Parts: sequence; C-alpha cells; structure tokens
Amino acid sequence: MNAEAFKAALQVFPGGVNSPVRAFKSVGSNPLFIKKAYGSRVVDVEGREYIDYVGSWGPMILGHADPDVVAAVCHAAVSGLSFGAPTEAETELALLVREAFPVIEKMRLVSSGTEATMSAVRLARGYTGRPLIIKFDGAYHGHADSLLVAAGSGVATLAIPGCPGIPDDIAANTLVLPYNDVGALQACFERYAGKIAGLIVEPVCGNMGVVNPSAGYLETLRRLCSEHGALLIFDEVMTGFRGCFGGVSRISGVKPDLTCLGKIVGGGMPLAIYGGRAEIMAHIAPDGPVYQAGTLSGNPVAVAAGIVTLKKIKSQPDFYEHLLARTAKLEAGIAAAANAAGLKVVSNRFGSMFTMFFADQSVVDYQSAKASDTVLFARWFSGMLAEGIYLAPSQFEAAFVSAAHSDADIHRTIVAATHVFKTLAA
Ligand code: HOZ
Repeated sequence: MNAEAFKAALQVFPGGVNSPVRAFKSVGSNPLFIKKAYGSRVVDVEGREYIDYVGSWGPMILGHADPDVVAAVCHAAVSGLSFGAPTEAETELALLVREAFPVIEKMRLVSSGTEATMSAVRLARGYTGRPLIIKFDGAYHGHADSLLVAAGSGVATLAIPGCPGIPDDIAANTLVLPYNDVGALQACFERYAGKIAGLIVEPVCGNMGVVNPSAGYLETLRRLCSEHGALLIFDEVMTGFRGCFGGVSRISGVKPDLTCLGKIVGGGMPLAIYGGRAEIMAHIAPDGPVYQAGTLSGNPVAVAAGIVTLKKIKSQPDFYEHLLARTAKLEAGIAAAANAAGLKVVSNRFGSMFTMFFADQSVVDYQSAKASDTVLFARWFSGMLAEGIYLAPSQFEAAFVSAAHSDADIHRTIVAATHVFKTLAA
C-alpha cells in the first residue's frame, strides 16, 4: 500500500523522498509509490494505473520502458556497467547531439542536469575571468550553490525563501533578475560592467511552470551578452528535444555560447551534457585549466539509452508533428473544459510541455506565476489523481506529453478534466 510504503520511507529519507518535488507536500497529500511504468502509464504499488504526464520530469519522450531503449540498455549492460574509460558510443551520442544542436561544437558528458549547469557556470567564470552570474527569478538550474538562489521548481513549490548552507559570499555572486524584463537586464549589465561572466537562462522557462520569452527577448539576451563580453548559457535540460530535434536555439535562431542538456539525452538514464563553442570548451581540462570530472560521465548504459532515444526520434519524420498536435489538443481541451466550468485559467505551452495556471492574467514571469491560485491547483491535482491522471504535484512544473500518449489517452484526460473542473466550480 502507498501509505505503508511512505511510512517506511519516512524512516530513512527526509520527507520520505529522494528529491523534494516528489513529495506531495504542497498539494496536501502523500506521494504514490510507483511499481512500474510502460508507455503512457505508471502503476502504483496498489496496482492502480494512471495516465502519466510527469514522464520522470521530462525524459520519457518515447513513453516508459520503450522496448528499443530497454533492449539497448540490456545489451550495453551485459558488456559492462561502467569503465571509467572512453567508449566509441560516447562519440556516437555526441555526433547525434551536435546534429540536433549545431551550437554545441564540443561537449562534455556528465551525469545530471545539476552537474551540467554547475560546470557551465564554472567554465563561464574560468573563461572570462569574471565572478558574476545572472540568473532569473523562479528559474531552476539544479541545486549547485551559485544557482540555488531565488530558484523555481521544488524551491518555489515549498516556498523556501533562501537556502541555508549557501554562504552569503557565494550567493552574492549570483545576480537575480525578473524574466522577460529588458529594462532590468540593461540596468544590470551597465551597473556591473566588466564583472559579469555569464547569463544562464531556461530560454523557455519550465521550472516556474512553462513561461515563454516575449517577442525579441532571447535576441536581446544575446545582444547584451555579446556587447558586455558575457557568455550566454541556455539551460535546455527541460526544453531540449521537446519542441523539435534540437532545442529553443534551433527554433529561435538565437545562438548561445554554451548549452546544457539533460533528461531526453539520457533516455531515462542519468546522463546530461554541457557544451558549446569549441574555443570556449578548449578551456576545459585536460585541454585547458577549468577542471571538471566524473567516474560515471559517459556511462555506457546511459549512453546506449540516449543513442537509441535520439535515433528513434530522428528516424520518424513526423515525430514532432504528431507529438505537438496531440499536446496542443490536450492543452486546448483542458483550457476549454475550465472555461466551460467558469474557471479562469492561463495555459502556456512549448512543444510537448505545458502548464495550466489557475490565473486570470498572463503568466510572463515568476511574479505572475506566483499570483496563480495554488490552493485551487491542489484541489485540481487531487481530483485528477482520483480520475487516474498523474500530474506533477506543483503549479510550478510542466506536464509532459510523450509519443506513447494515444488519442484515447488525450480524450480520457480531457473528460477527466471536465469532471474535475465541474467539481471545483460547484
Ligand atoms: N527539473 C525537475 C523539476 N522541474 C527536477 C526534478 C527533481 O528535482 O527531482
């Protein structure tokens, strides 16, 4: 039973979980314990099946336990779980990634998104010889000290004002600005001229819920970084491969100096990447002095999962057409159901990820995201769960649609949403 599993977990894990976003704290209930997953479904320890829109927080774009990915993982595993030495498969994965992200001329494989962003920031500082980093309020780039300032995702969900354990002099090197505010950005670059090493941005935010950049915003980020000698870092851990075989850099044409990827590049296994202009990456050891390392970097089992995932996506010419059409249908169906029940919602989407906010004003930054009705969100979440729909347990996260979500799944989800909105409106 979920209750017993949670009770046992509470004995050994803080909050009974191994990552805060898994706790259902902000929605006032206890987490489900998952026994297995396949296609668009997760199954809990009680044998109850749910249509899943968490997708392990993004990586499962092919659906859970895709047979080709599982076969590749098994095949790799029997040849050895870890070598701590180079493999040819790493290069094969890197070439696929470079095809999708031409802005990544050279890269380093790591094991998590946190490692990727932390290393990219270190590289920006090492390359420029400058101390300061700009990030945006409510953006989340993993839990490295210098990036866990005014963060989104679980930090926003749990409303943690500032994280103890991060020394003030480290936090002071991170400048936090409102997203989508050009004036604040210009003023910041002028005030700290010559001191800003880089600007890290989720080019489409996912960790305050999905928030798109306003027209021309990414171009402005690029221009200001270039003018002031700062590196532009795109954190595409969430957005990578979610809208096309590539990322926001491909769709927008805005070229960052460095890019961070995670989630889908590992096909559900622990793998992430940072990379960018070859001349900048030449500063990474052993070519250069900026040190970054990892025994499990380029782990052969994770690399095998990543290669098959990317190859499967690439080999289907209409992959994104179908995926995006289904996501748009789901998003529109849910929004229409809310409106029909007289509830005000705002829906933001990028590719196959979206967030519906219980808000009556556009959501363009963290302030407007925070203005949404999180109490109503908690009731919506619980109602959908009771209907067999598994959503992220926070207003400040995204729903992910996979290629395994069928038209029937989308239809069933919209019917469930219609029931739940009616209850909320009653
Ligand atoms: N980026 C994920 C949340 N948006 C991270 C999941 C986690 O923290 O466990």
